[in-house]
Amino acid sequence: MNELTQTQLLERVTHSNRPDGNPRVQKITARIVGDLFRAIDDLDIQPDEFWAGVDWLSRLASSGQAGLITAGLGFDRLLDIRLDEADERAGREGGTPRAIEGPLYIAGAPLSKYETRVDEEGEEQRGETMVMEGRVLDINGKPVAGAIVDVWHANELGRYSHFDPDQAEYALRRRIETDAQGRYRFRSFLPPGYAIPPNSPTSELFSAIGRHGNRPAHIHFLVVAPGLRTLTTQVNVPGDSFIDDDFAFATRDGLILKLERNTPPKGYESLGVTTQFTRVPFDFVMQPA
Ligand code: MBD
Ligand code: FE
Repeated sequence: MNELTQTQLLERVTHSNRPDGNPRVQKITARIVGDLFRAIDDLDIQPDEFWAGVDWLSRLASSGQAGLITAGLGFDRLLDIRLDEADERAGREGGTPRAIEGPLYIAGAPLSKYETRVDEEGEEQRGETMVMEGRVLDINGKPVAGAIVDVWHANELGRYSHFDPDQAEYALRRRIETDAQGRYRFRSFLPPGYAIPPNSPTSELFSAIGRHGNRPAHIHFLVVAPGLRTLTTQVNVPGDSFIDDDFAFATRDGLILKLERNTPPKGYESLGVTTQFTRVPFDFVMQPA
């Protein structure tokens, strides 16, 4: 009875022996543990290899990088692909493509109506000055007033506030409420790309598997409006060498910005733009809820 084969052990591990379990959790756990038992056997994983993996998982958890490794191993994009497939089966089409949220969103950023600066007034130039502007529309092209456009991007060193002790709370994070014509606009600078933190559990695994940890320059958005399906997406700055080789697989056709360089500043005084700048037109198109 207490001498077990591998099969008997798995059967015991995944067998429910009290009445208060969650059937869904039981099913998923049984499947994943079973797959891992099989991997250990098939790959002849040795005890030292197994315990090195457990140690790595412990360090991953305490580093707060669990959501970073999921992106790098493709799980975040996988979930998006599956949503796209479900939409296709249901005949739900149109709208701005979704892209992964990533692990660096923070709710509750300062809120403005129609326009704001996302960078700080009065600081020296941190990159190419840009104004991104456009409208939030439904799939029939009707402007959506009162939509909340939540935007966040990296600083000039590729780091995000809240996760970086050198930045102020909510730095480079803002929310903008669209005006009566569904318009939004904001001033910031074109951010650089992102690289995973060196000397971290994520970089340790990525160097061992021979993959880089770079993301192309991008800006994140979460767009919310009553009656419409919440849109989580990212846009890419064109010309980045990692645009087709993103660590997190988030780049998508239709999300690569078109930059209008050397735009005269007329009409942008309220954003403090006084010299030629880069205008970035972009409309967000939202599906019905
Ligand atoms: C990022 O900036 C990011 O957007 C994702 C998805 C993963 C890591 C860093
Ligand atoms: Fe990001």
